[in-house]
Amino acid sequence: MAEKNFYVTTPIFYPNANLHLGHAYVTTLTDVIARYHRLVGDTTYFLTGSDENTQKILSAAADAGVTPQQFLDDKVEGFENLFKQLNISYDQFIRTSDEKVHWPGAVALWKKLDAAGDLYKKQYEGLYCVGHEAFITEKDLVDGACPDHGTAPERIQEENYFFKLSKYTQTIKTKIESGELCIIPESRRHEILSLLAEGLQDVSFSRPRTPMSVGIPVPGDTTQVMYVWCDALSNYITALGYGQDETLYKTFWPANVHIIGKDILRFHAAMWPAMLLSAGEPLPKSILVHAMILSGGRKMSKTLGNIIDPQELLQEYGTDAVRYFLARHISPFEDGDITREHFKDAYNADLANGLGNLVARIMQLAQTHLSAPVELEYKPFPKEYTDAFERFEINKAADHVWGRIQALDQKITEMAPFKVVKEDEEKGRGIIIELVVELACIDQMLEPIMPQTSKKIIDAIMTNKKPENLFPRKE
Ligand code: ME8
Repeated sequence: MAEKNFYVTTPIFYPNANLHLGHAYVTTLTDVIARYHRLVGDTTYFLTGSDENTQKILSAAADAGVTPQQFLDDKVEGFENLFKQLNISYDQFIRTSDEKVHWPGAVALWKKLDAAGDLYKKQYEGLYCVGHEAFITEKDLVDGACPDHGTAPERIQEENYFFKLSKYTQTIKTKIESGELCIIPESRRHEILSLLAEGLQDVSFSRPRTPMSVGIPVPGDTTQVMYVWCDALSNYITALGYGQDETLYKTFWPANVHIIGKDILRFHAAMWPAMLLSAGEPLPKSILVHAMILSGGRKMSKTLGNIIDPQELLQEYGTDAVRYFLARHISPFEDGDITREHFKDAYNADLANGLGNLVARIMQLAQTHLSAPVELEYKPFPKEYTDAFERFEINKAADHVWGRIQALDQKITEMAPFKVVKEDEEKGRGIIIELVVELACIDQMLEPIMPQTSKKIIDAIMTNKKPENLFPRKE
């Protein structure tokens, strides 16, 4: 199996509110991929974090009656708690308000863009949507408001630094077409290619600095702060010490994959590559663009009140059941609804009756009829499983595992070891050993998706004891 360096990232999340199931989804997806790569021997670096230099914080903190810093610290603690409960194995959590870790690299990158002649000052007027942290156009509005955030944009007239995004349209297009920058899935690759075919416009890259503004000061110009997306995107390299101690940067950049939702595709597949090209740095190898989880047919949003809180599911079902559901039952590439009923049905069918029952059946037989734990031999992963991971299709990898679970259940029924062992003890034991060996193979493949469960199963095999009921049925 391939052994290499593997660098994978999630988006960095806005700490203006608690994380919902959509955020839990992208983080779990990334975690499963990171764990798989560690398992096959790759030196893996997994980055996540929070996008803190955003105007949204100011109003959210004011509403909560606390200082912006208190508000941020509180929310970020909530993020870290959630990630702990989801058993997310990140190597680094970057906060873009961190003046030591993040700011020097963001400033170094800005200076590179400036040195390349790609930043210029311009008087600008436009409609700014704080929800998007981006300018939007008149034609995007519905009844005068941004349809995604339900708020009217601010009309802004100011002098900003502009970044020559237009200059890089053709180069980015060529790199995406050639697969040098791989956009997954195909539908998102088409989407970004059609945007590039229309040509990119230069983009405002700074905002005037006011007593109330947040953000990294533009080097050499105390009147401006960096535009939040320019600052946020650079986290992928500042986290690795870009512009400071570049040891990690030299080891892990370019990223193997940035994992993002389709809502932020153009920032990652157009703006970010352009910034890197301007700075003369290599582009990430791929961008994996997942779809949205809907709730009641609509995008989850605080204003609609249809948010599913991952804490609720974690409390009721536990870490691995939530990880399992997100990994297998959410299609990575198509928007899909999630309901609590669907969650419960999947839990009962696949975990209580499926995996849990299988482990109990086999380990009961092993404990009763074998005098010592079965000796295991290392077996390489099947191609169907590794191919699914190479394509980042973790739901297909999980389908493969559950196919094996079903087949093994079938095998017990067909071979009836519980009967055979009474008639021919040796033969019966032979079958039970075969079942345990296959259970151990399945278990190894479960590790990236359900690490705690996988550990419980291997411990049961190694001690030849039936474990506690792994997934009690929910009525
Ligand atoms: O956009 N279904 O942060 P954010 C699935 N700070 N995934 C969802 C989702 C849903 N309903 N809603 C959100 C930002 N997500 C910027 C990113 S990166 C340099 C800066 C996930 O807090 C999805 O991955 O709004 C989406 O791209 C991300 O959360 C946006 O999180």
